[in-house]
Amino acid sequence: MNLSSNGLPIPFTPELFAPLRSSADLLAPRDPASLRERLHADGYLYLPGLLDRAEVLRLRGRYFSLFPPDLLAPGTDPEDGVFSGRVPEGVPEYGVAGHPAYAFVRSAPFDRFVGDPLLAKLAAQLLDADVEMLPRRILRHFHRGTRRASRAHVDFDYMDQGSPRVVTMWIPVGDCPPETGGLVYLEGSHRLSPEEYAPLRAITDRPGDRRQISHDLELTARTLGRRWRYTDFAAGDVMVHLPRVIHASLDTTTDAMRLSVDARFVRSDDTPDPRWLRPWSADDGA
Ligand SMILES: O=C(O)CCC(=O)C(=O)O
Repeated sequence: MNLSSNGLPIPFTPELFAPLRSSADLLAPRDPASLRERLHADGYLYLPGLLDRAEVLRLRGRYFSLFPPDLLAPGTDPEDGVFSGRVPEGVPEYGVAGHPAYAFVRSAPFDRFVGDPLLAKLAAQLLDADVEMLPRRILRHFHRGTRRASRAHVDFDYMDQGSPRVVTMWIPVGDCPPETGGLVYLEGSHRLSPEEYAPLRAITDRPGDRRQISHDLELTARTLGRRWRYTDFAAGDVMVHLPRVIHASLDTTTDAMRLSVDARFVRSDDTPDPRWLRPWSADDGA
């Protein structure tokens, strides 16, 4: 595989990459104590096939149907989300008012999808309490050619004005192998203290933003002596992760576009970060 993140190549070698551990075995029958134990041991839970694949693909189709048709390769179905190679003229900047992603995260079909009681039940089992989903739910859409991806970071650096008892659910809305821009997790990194990775923040392609750890995934892995855990995500899979695990995403280099949702849950009796109490917009600064 030829992989890169934010335009920087990262060799796909056993030194730098290893597969994610699946926790499908803990789902049937559901074993909340073992799921919690696994989440805290690994920093993440990879739950293949948790959601109905057809429903996930329907959501994908609904989103891509909101664009002028020339976003999609001729003769392809919106559910496939195949990029034509051209962003139609007149589409506002990504995720701001007027862009389809902005309206989509405020729509009833999106609400129904993320409001699936199955997700809230899982979050309640993992946090061992009644839970609330934070209203700031992010839709991420990447297509080939942009060389843009999520830099290595921990979620807590973006939500440190509230309780640290948070679980994030990352849901690929469509198949998402590494080359389509899959998420990768630095193994065991939820156990690192922030001081251990602080030096990496000095080498950055975004000097104005101190929250990210690094855009350089190879340097991050080598400096911290840990591999990136990856998988071939399919529509229906769900990832859950802790707020202190280092993760990032790879560049989208396939014709299939990358679409995903991330949603976060906190305990109902905890104080959430106030920046996460409004629907997401790409220019909300949070
Ligand atoms: O989807 C991405 O690229 C990043 C998602 C993420 O960082 C998260 O879900 O916490």
